[in-house]
Amino acid sequence: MTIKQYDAVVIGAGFAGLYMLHKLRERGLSVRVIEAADGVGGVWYWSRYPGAKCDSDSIFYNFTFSEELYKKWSWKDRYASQPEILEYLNFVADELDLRPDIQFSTRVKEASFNNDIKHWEIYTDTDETLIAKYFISGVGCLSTTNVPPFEGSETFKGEQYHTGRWPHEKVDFTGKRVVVIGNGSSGVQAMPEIAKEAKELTLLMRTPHYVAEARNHPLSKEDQEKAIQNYEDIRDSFSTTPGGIRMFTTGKSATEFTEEQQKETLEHVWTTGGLALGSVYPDVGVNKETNYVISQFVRDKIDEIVEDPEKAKMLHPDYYITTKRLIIGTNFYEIFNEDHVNLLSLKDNPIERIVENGVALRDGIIECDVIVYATGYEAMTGSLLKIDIQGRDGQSIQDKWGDGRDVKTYLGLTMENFPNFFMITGPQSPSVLTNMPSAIEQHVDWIDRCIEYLEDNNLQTIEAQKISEMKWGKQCDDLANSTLFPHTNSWYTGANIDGEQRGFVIYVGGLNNYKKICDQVADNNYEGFSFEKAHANVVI
Ligand code: NA7
Repeated sequence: MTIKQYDAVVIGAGFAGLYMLHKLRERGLSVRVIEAADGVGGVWYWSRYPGAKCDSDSIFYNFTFSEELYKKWSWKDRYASQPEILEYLNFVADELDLRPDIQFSTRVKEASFNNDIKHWEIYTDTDETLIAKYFISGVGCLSTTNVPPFEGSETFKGEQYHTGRWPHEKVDFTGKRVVVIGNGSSGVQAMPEIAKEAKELTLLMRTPHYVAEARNHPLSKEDQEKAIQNYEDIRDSFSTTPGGIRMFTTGKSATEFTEEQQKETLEHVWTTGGLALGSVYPDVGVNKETNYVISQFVRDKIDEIVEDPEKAKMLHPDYYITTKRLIIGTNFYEIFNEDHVNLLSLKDNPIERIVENGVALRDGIIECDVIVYATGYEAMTGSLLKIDIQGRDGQSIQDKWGDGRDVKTYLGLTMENFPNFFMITGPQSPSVLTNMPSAIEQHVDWIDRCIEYLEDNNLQTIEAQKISEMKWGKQCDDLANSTLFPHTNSWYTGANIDGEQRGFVIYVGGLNNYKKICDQVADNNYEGFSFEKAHANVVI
């Protein structure tokens, strides 16, 4: 076993880990990033399924901390595809010369806080122990895949893929019968692409979802130049808007408009495309009447597009729109007009098991050559809970969060009993409701400023107080309970895994308000935290 010492160890080389490394290195600290893949990219390294794209407008889906870096990159399309985002992150890693400090093909297995030396000991699957004062998680909130434990999956004779762990080589669906399980963003993006090749495509759908039109298109030279000129504005949107991104809005409730006006506005949003159905009337998440207007508009659109009225009805979502992440798609509803595309609801006909020639539903077997699991992620907490991280007195995150069902954090960034441990895009932060790079920049900047404070004040540790966690948890709960979110089972509540609510683990007050709170905590000398003074040099 080799032992190495760094000022900071960061897990993950996606957006979060790359920026954290850059910031801390600029501060003069020695940093090691540990990454399981053999390249940078995080979730964009793994999610190579056909049609994989980001649902934020590409011009917002980049770092803005460096004007120089920002102005060197232009996106090709309105929505960046997975290969292009991966190219962007490789470009960032090269421009900032980050690779020398990233250890690829290595997993963090375990980590524990050593109270004697007040440092973290981090163990990898390459038999190394890394000792670090600061330990930072950039594991992402949608990175550990959810593979439902269907009985018999090992007996299937065909091919099986999960959208979040797609092979590097192209999967050829030509002439094959394909079953897709899941119709979240991944399934919705993949199916129209698979339908182009497959002999037969069947969606096994548990819950119908709202899918808005993406209206993707190449960005013109003019669009690209405008994005570069608008640097200040785009940077500003990161911290001044609830989602870290500028979106079309009337600024008013739907109830303030006539039916005709609503229809005109929603038609405009539908034709322009994108996530604006979720921003056009800002009270969509709290006002049932507004919510109904938008939800019904989408149901009517489904009826217009899907020719078979029975299929159209099956595709009608019935939860409050935006209480699950709104999906944007291209030709999703349209594929159900093609003869070789089938739709089966699992509601009254659930999956019983996988068999050697297909998927056995209660009412019979759907024979197929390929099964695509578009079944999402163990969202928010899954990746952290996979690692055995132990804070003071051997307390693990699993213990602290009661097997992951009772998340406790302060600001979604830190935890009591876990000194000098920081989470980027952790649970109880607003990250998954935002444009992810915006949330990541804010989190990393806050952590970097906090570390500067510790170093400047000769402090050895910072640790959230229990009372701060309790207050933060209550603040998150109170906010969530004032909205329509908790009415819906979703991965926001963890209910996508086994249908059981785990508690709402997102700060729903918006990135702009969250940033103000975090900044205020820092301005007030990190109120709500405890500190330990540095003693003599630590000898390992
Ligand atoms: P999502 O949005 O979690 O979607 C997963 C889909 O898989 C969804 O339709 C689920 O149905 C379905 N699912 C999950 N488990 C099962 C089981 N056991 N049986 C049948 N169907 C199941 O994941 P995505 O990868 O599409 O998107 C994740 C995020 O990544 C997305 O929001 C973007 O931000 C990017 P359910 O709705 O739970 O009934």
